[in-house]
Amino acid sequence: VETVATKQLTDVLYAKAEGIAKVTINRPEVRNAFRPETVEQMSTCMADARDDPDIGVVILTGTGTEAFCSGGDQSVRGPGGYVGADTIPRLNVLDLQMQMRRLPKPVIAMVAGYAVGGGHILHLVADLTIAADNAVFGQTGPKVGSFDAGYGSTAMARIIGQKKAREMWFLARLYSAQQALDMGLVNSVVPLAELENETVKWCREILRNSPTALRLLKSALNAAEDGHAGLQQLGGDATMLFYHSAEGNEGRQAYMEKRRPDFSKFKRLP
Ligand code: 2NE
Repeated sequence: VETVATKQLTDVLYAKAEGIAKVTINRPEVRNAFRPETVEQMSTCMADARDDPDIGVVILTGTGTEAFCSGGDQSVRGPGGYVGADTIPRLNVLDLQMQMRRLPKPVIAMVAGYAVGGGHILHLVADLTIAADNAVFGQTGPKVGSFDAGYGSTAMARIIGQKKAREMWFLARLYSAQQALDMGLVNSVVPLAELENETVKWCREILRNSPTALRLLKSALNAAEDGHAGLQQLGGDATMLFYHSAEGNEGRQAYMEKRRPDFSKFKRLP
């Protein structure tokens, strides 16, 4: 079912089937570089995938085989950020990174071709990455006068280690799919022709597992790295589970019935 917002996409394709949502950056003429509108539309799709109870996993990818995403569109970069039709300079991809991080379902980056600059960070922030054998990874920021000192630096260092992260940023080199696999930057490398099938296979395996277990695992893995924001996410999940319980419901019920709650029947587990 399309929502009003997902019907109005210009820079992004959005499809849903068999419990999988697929968000595709659709600007192949610029190697799938993103402008503020692209990011806004990706965010609309991520929100839809989050809210749809039939969706259990999200694939993020780019149109074509040349590029997953080449980062921020340099032709619309101005002082203060990337400028869209509303003329406000933005770095709204940082909000998208947070949204992907907090989305309570696994996000898989399906990478063919270049994943560079801000596009590289999108695959980094995804929970898993399946790469085609033609994939190329790297941070180009220091060459074009840019950098991401948030997840793009700190999460990267957690994934590939401090020395490799500093190498990736300071030298701004490009790395092959095999090199990326060797440094733990991606989960799997497959022939380009098998990329989609392999990614869907991973999705189906994920979809067979307990959605709540996956949600809590993602929260816990984030919490160990994301400080208060990570704990808030894990804490929110605990509250959601508690609201399902008879003990949690007794408190609400008693308030509504203007009586004292009776928690005596709920045992204290060790
Ligand atoms: C991606 C790469 C390596 C591909 O090279 P190649 O040789 O396959 O393609 P080509 O000819 O460079 O690109 C094809 C067309 O796409 C445009 C190019 O300008 C070219 O246009 P025409 O000449 O045909 O008119 N294009 C590609 N990437 C673009 C981009 N990012 N913005 C605007 N136009 C782009 C090669 O194209 C490349 O190195 N691209 C630039 C990568 C880059 O530096 N990205 C920005 C990093 S900074 C960032 O993303 C960022 C951040 O650091 C912090 C916060 C937010 C964002």
